[in-house]
Amino acid sequence: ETTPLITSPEPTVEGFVREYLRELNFSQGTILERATTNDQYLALARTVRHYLMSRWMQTTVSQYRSQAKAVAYLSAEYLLGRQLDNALIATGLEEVAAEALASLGLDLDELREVEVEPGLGNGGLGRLAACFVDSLATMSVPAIGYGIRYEYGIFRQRFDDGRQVEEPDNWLDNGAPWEFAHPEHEVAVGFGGRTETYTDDDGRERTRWLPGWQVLGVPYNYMVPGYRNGRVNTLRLWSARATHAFDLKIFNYGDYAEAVRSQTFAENISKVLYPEDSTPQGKELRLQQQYFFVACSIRDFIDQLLPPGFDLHDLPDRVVFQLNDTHPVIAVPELMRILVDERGFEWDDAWQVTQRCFAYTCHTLLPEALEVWPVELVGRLLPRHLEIVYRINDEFLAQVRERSGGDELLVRRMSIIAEHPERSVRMAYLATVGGSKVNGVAELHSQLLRDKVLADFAAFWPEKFTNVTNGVTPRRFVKLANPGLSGLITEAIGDGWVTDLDRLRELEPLADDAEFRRRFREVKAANKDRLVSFLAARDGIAIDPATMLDVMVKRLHEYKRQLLKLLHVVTLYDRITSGDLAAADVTPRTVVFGAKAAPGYVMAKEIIALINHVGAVVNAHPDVSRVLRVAFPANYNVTVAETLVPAADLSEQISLAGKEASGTGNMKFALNGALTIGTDDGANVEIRRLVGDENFFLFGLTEPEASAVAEAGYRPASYYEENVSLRRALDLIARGTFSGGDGSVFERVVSNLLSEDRFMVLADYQAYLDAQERVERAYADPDAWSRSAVLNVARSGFFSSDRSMRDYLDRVWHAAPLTAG
Ligand code: 26Y
Repeated sequence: ETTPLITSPEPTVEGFVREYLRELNFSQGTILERATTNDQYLALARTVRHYLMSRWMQTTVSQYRSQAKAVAYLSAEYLLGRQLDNALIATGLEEVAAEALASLGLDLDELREVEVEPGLGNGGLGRLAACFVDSLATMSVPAIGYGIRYEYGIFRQRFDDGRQVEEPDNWLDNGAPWEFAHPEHEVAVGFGGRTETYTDDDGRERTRWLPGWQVLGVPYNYMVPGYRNGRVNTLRLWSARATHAFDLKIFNYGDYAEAVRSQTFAENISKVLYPEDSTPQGKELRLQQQYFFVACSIRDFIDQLLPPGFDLHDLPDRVVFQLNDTHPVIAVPELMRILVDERGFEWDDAWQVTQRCFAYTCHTLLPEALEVWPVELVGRLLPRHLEIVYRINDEFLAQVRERSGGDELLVRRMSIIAEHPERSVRMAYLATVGGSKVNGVAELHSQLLRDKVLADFAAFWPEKFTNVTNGVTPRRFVKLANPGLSGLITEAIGDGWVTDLDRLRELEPLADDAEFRRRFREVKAANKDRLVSFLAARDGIAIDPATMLDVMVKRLHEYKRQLLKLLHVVTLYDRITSGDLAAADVTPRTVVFGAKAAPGYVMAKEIIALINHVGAVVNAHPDVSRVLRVAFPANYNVTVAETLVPAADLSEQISLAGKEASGTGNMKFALNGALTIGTDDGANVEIRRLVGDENFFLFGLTEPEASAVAEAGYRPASYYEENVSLRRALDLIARGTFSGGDGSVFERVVSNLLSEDRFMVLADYQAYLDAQERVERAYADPDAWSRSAVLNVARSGFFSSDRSMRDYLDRVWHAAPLTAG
């Protein structure tokens, strides 16, 4: 039995006002007349929070009682975006809140702007996790997200002379109204030390781990509201604290100040999100973060979410731990350790349970992005886990040997332990061996995983491999980000689409309705106006809403090929300034870039500087700037995306085929009625198939073609030699046109393109220019363009993350959503 729940405040204007003033007085300790904007925001956040509270408690209690099989999503990143807007959407309180605040002389829109978004992720993978927990709650799936409460999220980006400068993201500084700390549920996590064998009371040989030091994990809970379905799931993020024992031991040495100082050693574990997202550096602290959150999470699930005395042999009936990339894969030996060392399981029984409890999602195709940890490091930090990994590997390789008739080459290829260049643990292999399913994140990606990256494993266990194409939440990325389009859609087909995005299909006939297209264009224009004000206020950037808005926003990576977009810009500049092209013949466009570079990724940072320098020259040129402008707002994040995506006409998805696992930005743009110019890569393949060839601008090498070119020996300089406009564009950069006449400034970028060009920018240059000409011709006919745009919206319902969740439930988790909240 539990205590009766406090009822929610009245969902009326009067009820909201009362609750708001109470919060302002009792929690903020201030009065309306003296409250700062931040006070006002915090009181508002807490007020909205109160409307979710009883549903949250209800969800938690009924989940515990029913013990229905749950999904535990393990992710080192959650790129959540602002919480207030989402909570208002989920509760349907937006109008009530706006009116209530207005009656007090306050402006809801002004207060929304106060919130600093929790940027606890790098990019696609972290945002995907946030979309997934949203969908799971909305679909009433019993689920919990586990991760790390970084004190500093993804760095804030600023430009100094066009070059990226990183600043700390102190997102917690002004108060954190959305989190609930539970120090009473702290969990101890061991590190280091040694293992020993002993004989237990039953005379069995057993092993135990004697850690050398410990830290505590303190859980912070966040509400994950379902969309108007009365369910509120939990996201539980762990924060590291020094142990009490740790304090005492050092304090007893008598050096108080030093003892306090050294506490920060343990607390460093959750201090900061690593900003690299493709080349893991074997940083010890990163492995500490990974083990820390995973150990806390498994312990928490077993101790807090299962009934006392639960028989862990039945664990696979109660939970599936989904591994978001390799970052949480140390969970596999951790569960084995708990079962074998702590619970006295036989190895084989433990292994059966473990394999059935885990499933692994891979998010990459770049070999350098696959995590490996040096055996030396794992052995020092997690000696028992290393022993367990070795045994898992021994038994697995014995199986490989047996089934392959002793193919030692195969055995070496499939070993979880790599021998070169240094002995290390291949985390993707450990995940593949340790779980029941492996999935890629788009059809092409899953196919390439089977054919290339994990080919030996796919041959060994064909049924283990599956695909789940990514998705995005229509709540945040349509309903919240694009109220204009949402209103138009709802007026036409009702509001069921918000939780059943396939219903957008019903818009298809309206693509042929001139009045609907006109209204669609009106919405797009209003979204552009909104973007204009946003960029003017935030960055002092002036853009012309009457131009085509051509947008490329994503992390900066050579494989994503921001340089290809930039070469197009430089070529337009060249053609206009040289008189080859009359400005009057150019479709006026604004090219918007948004991208952060990993702080240690030198080439990516050079590319950012080059974009900014080209932008400055283009924007300052009297003739060119009349038809072409470049805008590169600093610090692209979820909040910027919410204003930018709905305004876009053209979505740039131009990675080299076979390199982008899926992409999710591509889905957001299509759903908001932008047309895509893109390669045959990642989820672009599926977008094009669904929206139709005539509503998508395809260009470039296919994956098999790119592989064949690489195989045959790619020579980028030959494209430079043979293509005049390419040569002219590169020469302009090389001669210092965009760097005050100093050609040496961007020498690295140019010479890399000419000599190596790993991602075949030069090979795809001409095809890209040709595709851009097709774009211009299409854009010249606004009616035909908006018809295509409407069809993009109508046919993109598949890309809802609700559908992704259904696919995971069917193909991976074998769990059904609850019918009632
Ligand atoms: C190991 C560490 C360096 C690391 C940290 C973050 C490695 C990778 C990452 C993040 C990867 C990522 O964001 N991948 C993207 O995942 C998206 C969601 O599946 C895909 O849409 C996108 O194609 C892929 O690049």
